[in-house]
Amino acid sequence: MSAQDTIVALSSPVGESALAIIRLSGPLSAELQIEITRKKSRLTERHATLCKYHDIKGLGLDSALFLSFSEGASFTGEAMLEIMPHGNPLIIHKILEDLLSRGCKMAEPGEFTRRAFLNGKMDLSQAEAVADLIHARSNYSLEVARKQLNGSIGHKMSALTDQLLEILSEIEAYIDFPEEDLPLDRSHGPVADLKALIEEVSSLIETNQYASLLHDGIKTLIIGAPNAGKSSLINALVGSQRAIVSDVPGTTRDFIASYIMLESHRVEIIDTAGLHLTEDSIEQQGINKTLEQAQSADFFLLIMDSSQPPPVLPAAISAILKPNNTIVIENKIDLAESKACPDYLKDCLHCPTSIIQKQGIEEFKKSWQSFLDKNLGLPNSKDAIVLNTRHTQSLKDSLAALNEALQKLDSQEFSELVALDLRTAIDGFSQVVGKIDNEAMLDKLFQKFCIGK
Ligand SMILES: Nc1nc2c(ncn2[C@@H]2O[C@H](COP(=O)(O)OP(=O)(O)OP(=O)(O)O)[C@@H](O)[C@H]2O)c(=O)[nH]1
Ligand SMILES: [Mg+2]
Repeated sequence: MSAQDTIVALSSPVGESALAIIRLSGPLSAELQIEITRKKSRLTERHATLCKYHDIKGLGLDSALFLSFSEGASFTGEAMLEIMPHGNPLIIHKILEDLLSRGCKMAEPGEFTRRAFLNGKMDLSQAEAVADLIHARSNYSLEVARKQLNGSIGHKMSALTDQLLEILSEIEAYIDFPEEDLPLDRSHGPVADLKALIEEVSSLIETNQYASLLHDGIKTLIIGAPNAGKSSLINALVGSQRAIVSDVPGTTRDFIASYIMLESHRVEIIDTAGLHLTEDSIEQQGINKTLEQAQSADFFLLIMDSSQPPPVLPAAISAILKPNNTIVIENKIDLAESKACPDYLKDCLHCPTSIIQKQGIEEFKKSWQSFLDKNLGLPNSKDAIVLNTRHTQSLKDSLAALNEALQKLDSQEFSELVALDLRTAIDGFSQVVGKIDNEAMLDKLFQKFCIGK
């Protein structure tokens, strides 16, 4: 597709709404606004103007607000037009058909943002942040996406590049004038700076571990013996009858997932089949699924029936439960005081509840929030950078090159090869923000976007 094409798309959700937004980007946006509105000249830029939309045959389709942006001063960097008609799908369809008949093309997913990137309006990490911002489901991920859209990753990469260029110039000076001593054993100088840089890059790479928590939510498994109240708990947390509750042990056979917001975190809670020894093959399959889910869970809510002896859990589960990943919920305190729990659970946070009598649930949610804040280890959202897999891959390439360089310097090998390693590392930094020559890679990246963005 040529950059001279004018693309068009509905940027608001499909369906009925008070107003809709249709966006155009490309040279036709400038000409068409005069033809469509029948005004004598172009609309005042960045100024909402109410006009009638005339189709190619001169028929008035709707009254709409028009917003015009000139080339160089728009989201994509091209001339753009935003049309806000009434949100009737029929009107929207007619307007889109009309714009296509006037020479516009339907936009691909993410094509507006792709053009913004290709026209230098934003770096690639900012373009990715646009999608993250739209898909963010928790305050924390929203904050991180906002920072990224404002260029937090780009700024970090330029700072790293500047530091590395400084190190590179000192090392190159030494290569050119080897009679000058390089302060190898001192706490400052290029080698010490390189070590500090390696640490910084390594800790940036580590932030990738939070990426799935941000995008997919914190995966939390509700486990326990049959009849302990696991399904009652998920229903109480979600606020609806998400799972079947009954006094027949073994009611839940398959896992049931729901999402809830716990302060700034998005938590995926999963109800599971009760864990115990059973001859019933269907129930056993459910238990096997719980064991499978446990392998990828971030946290566990172990629910115990206070009127029953503590459950004996399969070794594969009890081995994973730790005070920093498990909360023990002592349920049914309306029936009995909680029985002593196994030693390995003693140091976990314990929360007494009677779900049936709605007791202790709010207290449990509060303790759960502080427990997550303490144990998630998420960086403070104010200055958080969380790298995605693509950024991480590029930084890993940089890190490998930096370690190569350090190894050479450690073994007193000062040559052009060291400089070459450092330049490879700089390449990795620039790939994070967009030095990507590969079209297929860009296609893949922007396919994740919505149409109209
Ligand atoms: N007395 C009392 N009963 C409760 C409480 N919480 C749940 N129950 C009852 O315990 C029974 C089992 O509850 P469920 O939520 O189905 O238990 P479960 O752990 O999902 O059970 P399975 O799916 O069979 O493993 C139901 O009859 C609930 O009404 C409670 O706090 N006190
Ligand atoms: Mg159940």
